[in-house]
Amino acid sequence: SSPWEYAPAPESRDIAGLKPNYWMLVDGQFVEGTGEPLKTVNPATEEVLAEVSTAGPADVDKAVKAARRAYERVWGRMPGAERAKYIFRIARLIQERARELAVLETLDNGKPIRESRDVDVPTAAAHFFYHAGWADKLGYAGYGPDPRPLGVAGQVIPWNFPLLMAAWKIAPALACGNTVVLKPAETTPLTALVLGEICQQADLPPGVVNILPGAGDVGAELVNHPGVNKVAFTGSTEVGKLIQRSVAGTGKKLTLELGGKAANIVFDDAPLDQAVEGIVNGIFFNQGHVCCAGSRLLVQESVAEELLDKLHRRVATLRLGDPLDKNTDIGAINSAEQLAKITELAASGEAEGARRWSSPCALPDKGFFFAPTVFSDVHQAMRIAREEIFGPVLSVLTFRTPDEAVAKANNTPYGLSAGVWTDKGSRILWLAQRMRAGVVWANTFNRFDPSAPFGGYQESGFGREGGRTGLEAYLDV
Ligand code: TXE
Repeated sequence: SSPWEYAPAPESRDIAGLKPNYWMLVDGQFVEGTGEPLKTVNPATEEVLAEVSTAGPADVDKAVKAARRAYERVWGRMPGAERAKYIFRIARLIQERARELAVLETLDNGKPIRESRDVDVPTAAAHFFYHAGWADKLGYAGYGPDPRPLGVAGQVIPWNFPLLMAAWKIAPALACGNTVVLKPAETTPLTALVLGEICQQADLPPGVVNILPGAGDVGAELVNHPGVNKVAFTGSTEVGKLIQRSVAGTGKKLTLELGGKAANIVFDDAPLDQAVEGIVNGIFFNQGHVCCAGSRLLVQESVAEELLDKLHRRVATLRLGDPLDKNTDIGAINSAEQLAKITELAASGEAEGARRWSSPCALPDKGFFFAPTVFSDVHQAMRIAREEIFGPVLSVLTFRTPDEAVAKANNTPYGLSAGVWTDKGSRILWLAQRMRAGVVWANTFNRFDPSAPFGGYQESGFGREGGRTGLEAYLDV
């Protein structure tokens, strides 16, 4: 098959409300930052989408001070039932602007429109709805009759779910009475800025939510600002460790949601066709740019050959290409850097002796794309079995006994998620108890609900987001 070229339909820019320039949100106003502007690129075409103003140190200081004022004068004192009205309004506005947000997310991130339309945007709205419901019920959350907000939350998020991660961070903070300064990732700042616009539209008092685009230096400036009481970070384990060191001894409350290397375990009694769908969803959803991706398939030896054969045939049917096409399954890799990282790790798999199979799909000649890839004959010591690839690459290992499956699944410094496929309910419970992972999915994968706490063990970080437990991160008891 030959490479093909594509350019997104011009109307997609109109639907996304794309503007040539975006400014940052500070104290209720969109203003130009003092940092060097950045250009955000459509990873499917490598075209510049917009120029985005970034924050300098003085802007971070202004935003934190605005958040402090808003906290002390308005938001931290407002009755929960009043805060809830604003948060409900934000949720409804996300629904009203769903189409615009979905197209903008797909342009800026490269993920298939089907996913931004059916997962990212509705789940973001659901997070605001869910947390609006908590705002006047914190006395019933199990943290005492009168839990207090912490103050100003400094939040740094990654590029894989730009709008959804902003929602995960902002919604619980606001519900608990905190104010926010949020830094989106440098490659995907646009939907967070539209969320800022939505906050304005919802008449949120100035300074309650501030959005500061920029690179890691802006993130570092923010988390280290003495006016910040709470730091919430989602991103690489490397940067998470840096942040943990830099806030040590400051008294700031910290939650970290970092990398993962999840095991997806298939037993010989599992319905194999259903398991194949779950494996595909587990690793190829969002091009594998998912911290809880099922990137290690552990399959029971007696069905390994049959499962692998079914898997290859299914993966070969995945449609890679134009992220704006509703039929696309695999969109673009978010950046040239991430593509280089995936390419390098996949090459290491071959060099270390694993058997590589890649989908024969055609790759566009422009943009950052990587064919869905499955490595078999993988050994636990190989880099592709140990390191987070954060791309559409699956490593397949085998096991004989349930004990061996658990030992292999837990043989990782991470511990964010895991999956198990079996017909035996007792085995699911047995396994879930032995797994070092914040979530264990049974006969499904990548299911998210705002009422279910999400977070990791070990080097996947600590603290939970979502659910009643997630509120703890934003409250003093
Ligand atoms: O992450 P970074 P990158 C993993 C994944 C990926 C790798 C690198 O394996 O391949 O990390 O991705 C901000 N102080 N994950 O480089 O650098 C940065 O600007 C404060 C897993 O994109 O951690 C961005 O907003 N902030 C992951 C955010 O941190 C800093 C999601 C994440 O970027 C900073 C993303 C600093 N010193 C990557 N340096 C997941 N768990 O979902 C950077 N940032």
